[in-house]
Amino acid sequence: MIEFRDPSPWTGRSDPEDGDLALRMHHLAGRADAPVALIGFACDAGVRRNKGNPGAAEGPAAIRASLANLAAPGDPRGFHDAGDLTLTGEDPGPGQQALAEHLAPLLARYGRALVLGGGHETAWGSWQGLRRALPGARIGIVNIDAHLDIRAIGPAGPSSGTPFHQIREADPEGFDYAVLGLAEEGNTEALRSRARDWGVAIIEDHALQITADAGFAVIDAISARNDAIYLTIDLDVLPAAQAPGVSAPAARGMPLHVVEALVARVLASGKVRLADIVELCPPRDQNDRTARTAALIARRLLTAS
Ligand SMILES: [Mn+2]
Repeated sequence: MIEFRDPSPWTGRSDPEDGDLALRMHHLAGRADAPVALIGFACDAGVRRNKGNPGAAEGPAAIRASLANLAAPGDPRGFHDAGDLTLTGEDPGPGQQALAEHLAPLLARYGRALVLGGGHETAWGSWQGLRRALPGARIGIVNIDAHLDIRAIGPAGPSSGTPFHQIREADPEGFDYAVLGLAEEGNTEALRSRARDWGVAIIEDHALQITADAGFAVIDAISARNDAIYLTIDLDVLPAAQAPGVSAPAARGMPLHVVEALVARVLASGKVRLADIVELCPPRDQNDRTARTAALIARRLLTAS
């Protein structure tokens, strides 16, 4: 069953004694001139089917809660909160379709949309929404993730491990996919071989430990040859110490400063129309550490021009 929930009012700390510039992110929600829209995809079905740890449905609320009190940047322009899609049941499919239906008009009206997942099955809804909004556009996909998520669809049906396989099936000619931060140990040779066959650009986590430099050429090339970029960030790319609250914590991972530098480089292309942050699993989080990490990334995606 799919339920649409209007956004709850944003609340948080206010410091009026410090004047008009004492703004936090909760003050920016709902501004009329907002260039960016936010929507939550509260879904556990994809992770459950992928034999993962459930809890991703609580992700959107946890990210909002950690985002609310972060300081706003110096030239805040605000964002529109479009609420949450809440999905119950075994099959993520209807929820993914509903996400696409909600996203397409948001993308027509706003310069950028940010989706808070959900597991990585969120991507199948995200991409379809962008495709509807930009029917003829060349769309490049930049996935910052430990995993390829191109598994073939098995008897259980699509899951959080299959979204980029589904996207390629829908658009084999236009499929242009880059994965930054891949962990060799987290992807079978069957998947790595499939990725080679499909021409997926991959930079492994080993190459992204100290700086983000190894990822910049891939980002610049995919940005240059596409009209729009869909940026998808799986929190399980981070080390388990930074992001314990995911379904599949990473023993190695790549550090937050590298993820932030990669995100900044993708945003600098000026072509990011859609982004999502997926796989936050609040029941497995420790002192909101992962939600706080996700909020730092969300803040950047909501406030970058
Ligand atoms: Mn993933």
